Amino acid sequence: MAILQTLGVVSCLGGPMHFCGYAAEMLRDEFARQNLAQKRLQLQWHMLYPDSHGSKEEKLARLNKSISRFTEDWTKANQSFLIIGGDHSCALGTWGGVLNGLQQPGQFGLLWLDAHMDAHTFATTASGNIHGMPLAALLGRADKKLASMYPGSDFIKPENLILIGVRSYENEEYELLKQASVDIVFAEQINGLAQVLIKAIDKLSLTCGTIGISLDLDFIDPVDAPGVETPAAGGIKAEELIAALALINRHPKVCGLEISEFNPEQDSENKTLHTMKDIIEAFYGEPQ
Ligand SMILES: [Mn+2]
Repeated sequence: MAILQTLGVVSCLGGPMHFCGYAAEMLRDEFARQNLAQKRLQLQWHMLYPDSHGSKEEKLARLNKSISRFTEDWTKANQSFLIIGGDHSCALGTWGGVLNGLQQPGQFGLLWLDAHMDAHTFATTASGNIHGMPLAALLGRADKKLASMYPGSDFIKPENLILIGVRSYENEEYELLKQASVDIVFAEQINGLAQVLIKAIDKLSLTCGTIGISLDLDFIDPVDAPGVETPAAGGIKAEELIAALALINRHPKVCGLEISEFNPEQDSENKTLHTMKDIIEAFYGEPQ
């Protein structure tokens, strides 16, 4: 059984809640409870904890730098990976590191599965929450404060980014993405997720040698995944997402999957935790 490098980011510094940091630890325990016969993949866990000194921004800058060292190394070694947030600000480190590790960062594509646009800057945010800003930084459109938390030395080309599942956003972030001509597939436009996902990968594949997938669990409908930081009604059924990911199981162009925003406080009967596990097995597990 192949071993999958897995990084748990035990932090919720980028969001308003205080519990999403536990996702990685809970998921690790969940996988550990499986018996050998049930196992479809073997996770090699690494855990990152934020340190305790300095401002929130300074802590996030150091944490994202640490995340980026892992993904940079894995990218250089051509090794696929799984990142478990934490809040979605971990994307600054995850994809900044991948860009640092690529010889041709201009040929990196990213699929962003999220109910939100996550493209605020400190100049436009109402909440001040950094989990609502990673895409602005990844596109090279951050203000100075946000840029200080981004460890990448390259940025994603706007034509290499596709947002899928959006249904809740503010005008300022929509403006930023529109100005950059980023492709957005709104939740209401999705009629069969598998088709949308495969089409997006095919489109990116024309120009990109490496593709990442960043999943915010609030992409899924809150009925199926209530345990998230910022639920938004009208999402995709968990079952549909799992089936779509099974169709692109270990796609050769996909370098890594990031899953963020699990909030165990809001979960009911571990529904969201189990969904997270099913998602990982659908994409990275040995086919059943
Ligand atoms: Mn998000």
